[in-house]
Amino acid sequence: MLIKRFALLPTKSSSGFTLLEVLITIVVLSIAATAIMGVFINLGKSSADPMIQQQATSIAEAYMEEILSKSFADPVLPETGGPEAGELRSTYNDIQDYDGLTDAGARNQNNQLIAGLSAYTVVITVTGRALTGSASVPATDSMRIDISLSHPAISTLTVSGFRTNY
Ligand SMILES: [Ca+2]
Ligand SMILES: [Ca+2]
Repeated sequence: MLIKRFALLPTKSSSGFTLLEVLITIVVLSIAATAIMGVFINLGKSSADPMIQQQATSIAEAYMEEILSKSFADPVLPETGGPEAGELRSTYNDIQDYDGLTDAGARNQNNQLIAGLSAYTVVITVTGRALTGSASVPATDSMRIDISLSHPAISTLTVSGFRTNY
């Protein structure tokens, strides 16, 4: 009679989860959740970079637009290959004036710091570069403009342009 009663009891394998199994499951799930959260945190960090990259490109393009709007050589004084005597950033009037310009923080054409862009460093070089090909242009009549943008969150970005003495 006793043996028969034992036989009616459910076997251990079909009794659901033990406390130990539940604890192990919780530990495994929390480790997995921590790993997934880590991925999301890293995604959040790296998603800021494209924004800074785009901002750096826009700043470089704005500087390039300003430079390309100027004369090839000084329209008033003999060209010195850099800024002529008494010229300031706000009075630059030829592309060669910009050679060697370094701005700590992006600035506008009046040399005023632009709010929110102080972490960028802008370095500009303007150098004679001959163009070769079917219609070659000597280095004295062709300038290469390189604008390098750096920011602590991105690697240095350089935008280059050419201007000929037309
Ligand atoms: Ca000038
Ligand atoms: Ca000049």
